[in-house]
Amino acid sequence: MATGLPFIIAAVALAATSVPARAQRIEAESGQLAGGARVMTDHPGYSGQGFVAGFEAAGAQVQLEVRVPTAGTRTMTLRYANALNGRDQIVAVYVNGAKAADVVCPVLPNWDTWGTATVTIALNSGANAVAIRNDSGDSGVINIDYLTIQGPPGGK
Ligand SMILES: [Ca+2]
Repeated sequence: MATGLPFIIAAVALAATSVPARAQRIEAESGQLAGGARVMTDHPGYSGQGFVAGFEAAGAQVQLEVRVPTAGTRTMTLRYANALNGRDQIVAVYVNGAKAADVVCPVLPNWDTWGTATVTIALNSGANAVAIRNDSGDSGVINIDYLTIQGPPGGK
């Protein structure tokens, strides 16, 4: 009886062909908007159907559903534009209703230039509500094109 051998070969083949975990992209304009945030298309270079602007007021936010198959910390990258008064802007990240991080979005040459800012957040297995918000005290005035979340999407 050599029934164990095919199983071992199959396991080795699976390990050899596994690829690095991909990232999921979530367009900001697909999210729930509040506090004056709105979808705009007046600057080129965005992905999808546009980007979210209108973060001038404290409380302005976009909330997105992020699904992951397993709980844990993930790298989240924010694609943004910021050309306001030559200053870096800071926005807050909320995960499932609790503040998770501040994200610094360095100033860029103009509003047609897109940059990325990265933060690490902890996510639950399944659906998570991730909000980018101009909190009271934040500078926060950016345009947001999309988020990427490290690793495969999924979860129920
Ligand atoms: Ca977009």
